[in-house]
Amino acid sequence: MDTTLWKGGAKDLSERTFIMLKPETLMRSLIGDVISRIERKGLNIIGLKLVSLSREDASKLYEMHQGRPFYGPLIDHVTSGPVIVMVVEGPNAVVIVRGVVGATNPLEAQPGTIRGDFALITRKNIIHAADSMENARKEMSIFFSEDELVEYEKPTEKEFLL
Ligand code: FUP
Repeated sequence: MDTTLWKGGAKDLSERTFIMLKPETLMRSLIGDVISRIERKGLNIIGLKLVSLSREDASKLYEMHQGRPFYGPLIDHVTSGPVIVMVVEGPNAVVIVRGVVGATNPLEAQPGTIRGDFALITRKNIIHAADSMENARKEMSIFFSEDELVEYEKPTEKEFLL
């Protein structure tokens, strides 16, 4: 049997992206639901921490938005309580995670996406996910060193997912 047809061809299993669950996710007891969406998609979580985000790290994370009207309130919000930072790995991880997350504005986020299902307003839209491989690398390095990331392969991965 030509398994490449349903496997979708060779894929890079090692693409990584950076995710942060914002304070409202923990405060609303949604951490499990949100992480579950990432797991169920088939991505591997290779780094995970619960942290209090410092203003310094928040300003590095949202550097590209400095000067925008929403920047100050955004920094105040993401530093207002604990966040969960994660690195996840899998084929096309950056684009795949952005799809699972949904549009920035919950008014535009489709049902079935994390923001479409759990968020009402843009500032409190549950989750941050890197929008490019370059930003993913930059953002994960704010919170993780390489030796904190744990590579592994799930036994079923090759057989049932790819
Ligand atoms: P995203 O990559 O989808 O998180 O979206 P952006 O990088 O455009 O925005 C980063 C964060 O800024 C959003 F998650 C929420 C906040 N934001 C606002 O509060 N108001 C806006 O008009 C746009 C973004």
